Amino acid sequence: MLFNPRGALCAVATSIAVVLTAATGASAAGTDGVLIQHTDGSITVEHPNAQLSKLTGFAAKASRRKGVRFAEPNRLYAAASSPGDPLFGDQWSLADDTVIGAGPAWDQTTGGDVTVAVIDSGVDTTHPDLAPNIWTNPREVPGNGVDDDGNGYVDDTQGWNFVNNSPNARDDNGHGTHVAGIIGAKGGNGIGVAGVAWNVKIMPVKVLDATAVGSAATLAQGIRYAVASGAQVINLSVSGPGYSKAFEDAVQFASDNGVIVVGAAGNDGRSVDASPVYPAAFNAPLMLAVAATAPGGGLASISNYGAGNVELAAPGQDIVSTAMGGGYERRTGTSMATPHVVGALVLLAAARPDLGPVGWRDALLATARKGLPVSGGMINMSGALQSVLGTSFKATLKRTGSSVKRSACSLRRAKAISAAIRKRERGNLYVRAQSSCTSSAPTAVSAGSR
Ligand SMILES: [Ca+2]
Ligand SMILES: [Ca+2]
Ligand SMILES: [Ca+2]
Repeated sequence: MLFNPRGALCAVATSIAVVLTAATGASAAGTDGVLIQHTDGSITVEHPNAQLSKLTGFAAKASRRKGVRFAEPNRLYAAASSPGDPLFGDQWSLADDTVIGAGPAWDQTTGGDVTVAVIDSGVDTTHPDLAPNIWTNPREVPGNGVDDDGNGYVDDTQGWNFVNNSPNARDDNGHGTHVAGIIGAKGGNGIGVAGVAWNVKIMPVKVLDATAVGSAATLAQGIRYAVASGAQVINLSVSGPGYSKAFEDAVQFASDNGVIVVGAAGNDGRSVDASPVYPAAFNAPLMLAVAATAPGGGLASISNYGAGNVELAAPGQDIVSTAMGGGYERRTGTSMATPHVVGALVLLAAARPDLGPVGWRDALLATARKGLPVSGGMINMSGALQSVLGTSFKATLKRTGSSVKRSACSLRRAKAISAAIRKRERGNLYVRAQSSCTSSAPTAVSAGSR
């Protein structure tokens, strides 16, 4: 039985069983039965779930059978949740698990069929690291000059351009392409960077012109378009000091329709509570404003803040992401922090679609790390996912009968705990661990040994 820990752990009510080696070897790798290599080249597995102590005997017996080339304990290998994209090492906000918990979060999910609107300067939809994750409007026939879905926009197959009222929402500035890559550059594809979500549907909505400036009119239209088109989360990496009722009404409309709007806190280095900027200072229930942090965890010097209006913080300084024309570049700003939060929401939505926007929002707020001048704190993706997946881990040692129960929402963590138990118990026999993600409340999963 081969398995993918990410897939297995995320599926509802799916469980995995890992039989951990009790041998003296340093490796914590598990086994699952006996692998038999036949002389005809085929491979079969026998004795699944057998105790390790019996596997060697089973293997020796099987290897003496006719037509068997050899037999051995069937070792298990866990996927390491590093995407391996060539520039991943430069992505400090994701490559270091202590920043927002990206690695452990990816053990649970790398995203899925969640639609996010990037309301910005457009998106380079042909960028090889973005193209696989671009949303398409399933009800619109491209290029036929007809508004097939009757939404008022002709041929809007990949979003809409509200700057010049055309279906071409390609980026002519670079800001939106960079934001899109932070949310959802394709991870693990051997190209460039990984997004916070490796898999997502990005809806390009162009409201900022080639100088990355937009008006309340285009912003309001863009938000309403995104809501009507099925976006679940909106990324608004924009900020300005002027109040607009049309803009506020559009954000409220999104919130009323269950669409989370994540907006930049602004790059003025001051308190939004004292000097309001928008959308950060709007008060719709599903509006989240995001401050930017620097490497090391402190607030970026450019970032606005304010516990009255800013809910979350996320990495926003020296962020490497996609650039127009297929390249990559480094940018700094609350514009870069905002899409980190959006990506985190994508993972939550993919892991627990049933929770809905309030559940996803609350999971992020409840698990954020305090200590920054915002009402919530620094996003903690692994903590947020663990809080909604509610996995528990339990191991019982056969000989001592001692029971050890620990919370663990990743195979990596479960194996580390099991290895620690095994070391403490001098490897005396057999630890069976089960892990599953089944409910919102952490639930003890039956486990044990014989
Ligand atoms: Ca249309
Ligand atoms: Ca059409
Ligand atoms: Ca990539």
